[in-house]
Amino acid sequence: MARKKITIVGAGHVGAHAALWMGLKELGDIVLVDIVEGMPAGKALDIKEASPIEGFDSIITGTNDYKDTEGSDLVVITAGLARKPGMSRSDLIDKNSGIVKAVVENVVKYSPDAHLMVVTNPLDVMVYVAWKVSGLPPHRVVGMAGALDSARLRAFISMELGVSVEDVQAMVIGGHADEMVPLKRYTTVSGIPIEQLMSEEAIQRVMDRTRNAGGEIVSLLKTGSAYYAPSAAVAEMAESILKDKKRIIPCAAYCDGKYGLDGVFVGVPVRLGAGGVEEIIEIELNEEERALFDNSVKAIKGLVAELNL
Ligand code: TXD
Repeated sequence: MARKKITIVGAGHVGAHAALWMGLKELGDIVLVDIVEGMPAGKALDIKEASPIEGFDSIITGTNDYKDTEGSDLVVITAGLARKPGMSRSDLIDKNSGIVKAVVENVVKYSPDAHLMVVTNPLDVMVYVAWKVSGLPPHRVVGMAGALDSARLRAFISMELGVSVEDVQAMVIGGHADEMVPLKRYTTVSGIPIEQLMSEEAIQRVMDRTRNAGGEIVSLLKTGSAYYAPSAAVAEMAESILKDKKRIIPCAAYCDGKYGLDGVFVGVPVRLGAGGVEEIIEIELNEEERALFDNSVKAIKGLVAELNL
């Protein structure tokens, strides 16, 4: 079977680490693209030189030329500016929408059959921009956020309870912003509802920490934002698409009718496979959860309305 071809645009912190995780998983051959001259080629070479040690055979190259991305199966877009301390995700909107638009125009030209995965912030808005500019059907455009936010919640619960991260399942829906909605009713440890293991106060504490997890890392790092967990989450979603694993992962997906919405990208549980977003799973939300979700959707719509594409 021919190897899959993966393009990652933006060879910065998230992009380069995503290439490393994907290499380790042997998901395919990887092309790193950036506007900075030489840098993507340098990082690609560095990862290639790690491959004999870890034993993966992906061909990894870096380039400034979109021609080299031709025929990609999956294109991950991390190009843009990262949040700086004190800067909100919304502050990024103008700069990053221009970047994402330019990137999408280039990648679609060379890879009209690719799946697009958007990572650039503000995520729920940028994935909308990518979809709009690409002209692709919505099931081939997806945003990465819920995979990361859920992983963060899972990490915090495992730290709180002293149990394996492997046994913790969690679901965070809504936008990738302060209004994200961690769902405690859909959070379990080996199938045990979290409410049987943690006090309400402790649950609220880990859910609050999850909402602020991006900011917590930004303020510790001083420059740049999180990249190890974000890039791992990218690779997790890429694996589900490229290996047709059909995992159920919260992703920013186009909801038109689903959840009663009228054409908005927002984090919801998705079955991810070779068909991209193969299904949006409508879970039952109680009144409080629904109100929080609606509030998050409202915030996204407010940002999307500011766009002039
Ligand atoms: O959950 C999530 N979705 C996120 C999102 C989690 C973590 C990071 N998140 C966002 O991803 C973050 O707020 C940024 O918007 C992106 C990328 O974050 P990263 O930490 O990787 O930023 P870097 O290291 O600054 O890398 C960005 C790269 C950098 O090398 C630039 O030169 C490049 O993007 N860049 C471009 N490449 C190609 N084409 C254009 N036009 C371009 N502009 C910048």
